[in-house]
Amino acid sequence: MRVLFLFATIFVAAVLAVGQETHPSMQGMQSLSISYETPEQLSLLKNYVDVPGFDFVKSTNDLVDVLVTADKIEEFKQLLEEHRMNYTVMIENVQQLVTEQYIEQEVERRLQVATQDYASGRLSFTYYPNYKEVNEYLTYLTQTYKNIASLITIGNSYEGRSMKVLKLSTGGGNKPAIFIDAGIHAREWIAPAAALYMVDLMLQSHRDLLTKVDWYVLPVLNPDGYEYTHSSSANRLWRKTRSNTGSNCRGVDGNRNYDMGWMVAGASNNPCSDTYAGPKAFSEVENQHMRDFILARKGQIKAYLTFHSYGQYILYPWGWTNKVPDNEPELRNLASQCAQAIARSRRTQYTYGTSANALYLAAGGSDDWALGKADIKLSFTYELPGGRSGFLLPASEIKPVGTETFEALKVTHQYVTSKYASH
Ligand code: 0X9
Ligand code: ZN
Repeated sequence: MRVLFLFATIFVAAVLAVGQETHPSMQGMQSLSISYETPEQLSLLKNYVDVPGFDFVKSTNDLVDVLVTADKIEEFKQLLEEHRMNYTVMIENVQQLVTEQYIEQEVERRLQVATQDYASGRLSFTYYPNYKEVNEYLTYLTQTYKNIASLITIGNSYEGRSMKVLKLSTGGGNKPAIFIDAGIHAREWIAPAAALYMVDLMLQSHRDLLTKVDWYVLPVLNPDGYEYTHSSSANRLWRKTRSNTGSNCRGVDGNRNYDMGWMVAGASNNPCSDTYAGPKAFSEVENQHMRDFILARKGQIKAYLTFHSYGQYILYPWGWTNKVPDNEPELRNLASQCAQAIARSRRTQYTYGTSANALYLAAGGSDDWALGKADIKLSFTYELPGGRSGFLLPASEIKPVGTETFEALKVTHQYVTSKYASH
């Protein structure tokens, strides 16, 4: 009996130890938005990057957002005060908000499950769909818009989930195409949802966007990570893939894993870091499938858009260096037009610039690869809004965010049409 108890204790301790390493408890975890002014203040904050208990989810030239576990929060706040750094508590208790949202989400889902629409695979966009619901919706689109929508399975994820690209085309060859992906970062739920809502808008009421341009949409580039965040509230803040690279810690940051300046800056070689670049460039099978799909259509794809959250940025290459690409004026001009279009829609303010200059240096990103290696001249990362709660943006924002971002899509479509389509 005593031996059994001992085994049980060891087992529980082992589970807790592993659990702690990959999932810091969200109970009492707070989200702080901290402003800094001096280089000293910045370097003080930098000391905490990749320290257990601290998750720097956003950093800009004068602000950082960080999630801090309950056991570290008071001491950390004291330190900020000692160094005269202003901060705002954005989320008082992350666990509580996550739990509330899971319940809300489930209530919304159950309201839909009984309906005909749900049975057909249609999405209401009133909750964040899980991987299965995304796929059902894609199938629904191919059945409803038979002559326009089709699916291309590009391969399986590490855990064996199929990765589907939705193709929207009214037929006829030699059309320029726009490629969109979302969900490379698992916890950024607004990205796949908004991308799909924009597809919905296109098919329901903006068919004109389909006459001169083909569209490819990969709504969930990291299906394993995405499903993991949906599977339990404890996993809600997972960012990476779920591959096992031989360490205690799982997953690779898909957006550090492309072979454009791989590992030169803003990426980690520590498998436990949230910005782990992987054992080598393109170690992640999901990224390989995406790469192969795009390279097979090299020349046709004229614009690459990747959706992330959060922070309201339209970013373009480079992220791996502070240098700017040759066509920077073109990228800046298009980003500016897109930002203005979004602002006209709902007054949401976007900042635009190269990733390295407007946000931070980070190598191995998909946008840099799209321009540098796939030669897609128009390559952009959208950091969608996070409201007050960042990744935990309420699902009621899916339609408003999708609607305003659709304005940027229209501008991009217009630009691609006038530059590349035959008239
Ligand atoms: O760090 C990232 O991968 C992106 N921000 S996020 O908060 N969604 O993680 C920005 C990527 C910008 N592009 C490059 N650095 N290449
Ligand atoms: Zn992201």
